[in-house]
Amino acid sequence: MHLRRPFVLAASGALIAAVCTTTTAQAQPTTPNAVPDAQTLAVSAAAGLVASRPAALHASADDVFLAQKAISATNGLKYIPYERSYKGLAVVGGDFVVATDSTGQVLGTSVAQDQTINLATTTAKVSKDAAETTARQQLSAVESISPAQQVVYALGTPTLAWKTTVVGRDAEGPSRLDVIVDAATGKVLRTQEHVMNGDGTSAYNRPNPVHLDTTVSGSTYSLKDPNLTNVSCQDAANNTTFSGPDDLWGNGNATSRETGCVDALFAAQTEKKMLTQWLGRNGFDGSGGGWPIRVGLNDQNAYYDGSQVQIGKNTAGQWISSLDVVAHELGHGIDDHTPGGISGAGTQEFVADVFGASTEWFANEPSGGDVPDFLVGETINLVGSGPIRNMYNPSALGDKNCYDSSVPNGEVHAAAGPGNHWFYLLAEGTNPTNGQPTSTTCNSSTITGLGVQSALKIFYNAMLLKTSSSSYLKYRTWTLTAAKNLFPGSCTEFNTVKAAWDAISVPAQSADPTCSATGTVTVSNPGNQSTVTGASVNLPLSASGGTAPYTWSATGLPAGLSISSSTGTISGTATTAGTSNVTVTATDSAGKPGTASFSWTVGTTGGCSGQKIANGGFESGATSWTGTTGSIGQWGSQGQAAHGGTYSSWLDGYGTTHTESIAQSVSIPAGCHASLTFYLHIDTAETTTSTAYDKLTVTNGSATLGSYSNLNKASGYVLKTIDVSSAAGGTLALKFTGTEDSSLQTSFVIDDVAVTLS
Ligand SMILES: [Ca+2]
Ligand SMILES: [Ca+2]
Ligand SMILES: [Ca+2]
Ligand SMILES: [Zn+2]
Repeated sequence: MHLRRPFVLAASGALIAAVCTTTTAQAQPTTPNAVPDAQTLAVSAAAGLVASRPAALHASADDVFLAQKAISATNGLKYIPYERSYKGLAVVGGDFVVATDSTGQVLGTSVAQDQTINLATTTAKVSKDAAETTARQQLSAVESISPAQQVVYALGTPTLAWKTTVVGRDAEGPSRLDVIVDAATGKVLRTQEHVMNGDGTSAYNRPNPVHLDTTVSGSTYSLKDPNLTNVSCQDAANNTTFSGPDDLWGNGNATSRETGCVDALFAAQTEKKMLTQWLGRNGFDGSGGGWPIRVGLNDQNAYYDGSQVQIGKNTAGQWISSLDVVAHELGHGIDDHTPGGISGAGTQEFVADVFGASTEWFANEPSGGDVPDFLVGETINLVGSGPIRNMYNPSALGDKNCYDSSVPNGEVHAAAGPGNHWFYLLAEGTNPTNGQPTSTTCNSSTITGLGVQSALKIFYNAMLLKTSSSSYLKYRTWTLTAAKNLFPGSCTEFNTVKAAWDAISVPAQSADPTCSATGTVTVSNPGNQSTVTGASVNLPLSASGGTAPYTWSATGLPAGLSISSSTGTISGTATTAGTSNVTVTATDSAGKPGTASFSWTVGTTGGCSGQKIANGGFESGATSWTGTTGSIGQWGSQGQAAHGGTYSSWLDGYGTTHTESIAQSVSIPAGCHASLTFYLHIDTAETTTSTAYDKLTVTNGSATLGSYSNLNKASGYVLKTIDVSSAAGGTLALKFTGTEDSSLQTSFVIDDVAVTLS
């Protein structure tokens, strides 16, 4: 089955919400931008570092390190988590992470432990039974307890301890609690809750019907994700996945469990797409999987407990599976399955809220649906008073806007206030221009936000540096480090992260990195220009690297032309014939310049000859191209040979919703004939012979020059020729845009692009 059109059923005069579903076999998406052997490089670089036992690890002679599965993120970053043992005993708080860049160079380490272990004895004074008795006393009702294991507890002064897990209930509901007991004194050193309680809303998603990926077996359909291991939506009464004879689900009424599951699975699949597209993460657990979601908890609550998500109801009996509630609970699962486990010291709920809000922004639903915001559970009617948390002004709902030393020991949901406020300032700033509310700071500073996507990327990469010693103070250091790792050569993101922490009163830490814009400013070269005497000119230039904003200047411009110092656009009317050598300079906010030089001919004919595209065969990599320049590379080893040379641009090929583009602008003198030629190869996993699901468009500004799709698949390259003479007397803003739908890959491979004048 490969359905894409929505089904809408009308019954009893009322419109009943149904769902549009895609039922697929396991797709095998290709990854055109993966760097060969990057994983191997990263793992061996980390192993080399660890083997050298640097001081940062606080390694004793009796420590043994065990690498865990490496985690890939965007921008070529890799994170290799490690666990530690001491004389054969597991070390709680012995964990650390090694981060590496796209070339396999070690960027740094993140280490939980701050003292070297040196125990006088590994013989416990407190018995195993006594430790288990103490652990049981931490819950009001105990269902089971795991046998206590001897460990070293190394958060603080390393201590011999017993570790066990008790399952049962406490005052807040279900509990699965790790308890660590001092093996010398019998005191509780630390507890760690694994059941994450949340709250929710009963909002519907729009537009209806919503699209779900489901599974079919024989003639029975089920609400089981076909691409994510272990993710389904079930009735909590019997833990049975909803199934039926057709692929239509729910009735639009939130008191129906099946409808609750429609919204829950939709939320999970939306969040999963965000993890893939924004963060490069493979599923909720990082290994392509997640947990069953069970609708029907008889409580005004929702929770994640390490093996499932349970969804309860509001006082009107509506199941509370809204985007932000479900994404929050699954956010706890992501936290649980990143290095260091569930975040501590008052940060766990803020971590989950970040995923809840970001998922709403990724979904970006229209009005009438769950319109993106920075409120948590805004349509909940639990007590009839709207949202349960406010990220731009936490104090509006009774939580703290600013961090202080009492926050880590406060109630976990209230403790989310300062962190939520930090995320809002990082994403939106103090005075957003997109209609979001203003936000005050605790130090009267003003901040320009980076946008939700960059903010989440920074936060998630900080989570990949997380250790078991997590706290607000540690997150400050980790997010600053993540901003540097993600945006090398730029301090804009780093400075915004820092300003946002300062703005909520999380103090500077001695471990905080510093940023100086060591990266160079690069001006993308527009190529040699030709203009007819008396013609008007509009040539926008762009720069990257360093610290924005840039200040622009130019030397050698033809008479009548000038450059805007703020935007970098050259404009005016070329009045005098001749050839000039132009150098444009962009200077970043730290005073670092970048330049580009080209010639500019002004004349009566403009010269109707020659080829205008720079690096049209991509053999100089991304030079002269803008857009998804990661699509440009040597893809021969991945089955995509170039047409000429070894480089080409490979757009799409993921089998998930994806848009990639490359662009280059050239000026075409007035009166010239101009011909665009390029070689195009298309392969696809789509089998349809009638529907264009995945498309490549070739455009000049808003004008479409050519359009291709999965229907044009062919084994080799095909030469395409398009007359672009209509651009004469101005700029040809050439752009190739590949757009994929949610399943079945289509690859558009482009090479040897030329614009020839005659
Ligand atoms: Ca919300
Ligand atoms: Ca080539
Ligand atoms: Ca497709
Ligand atoms: Zn929570």
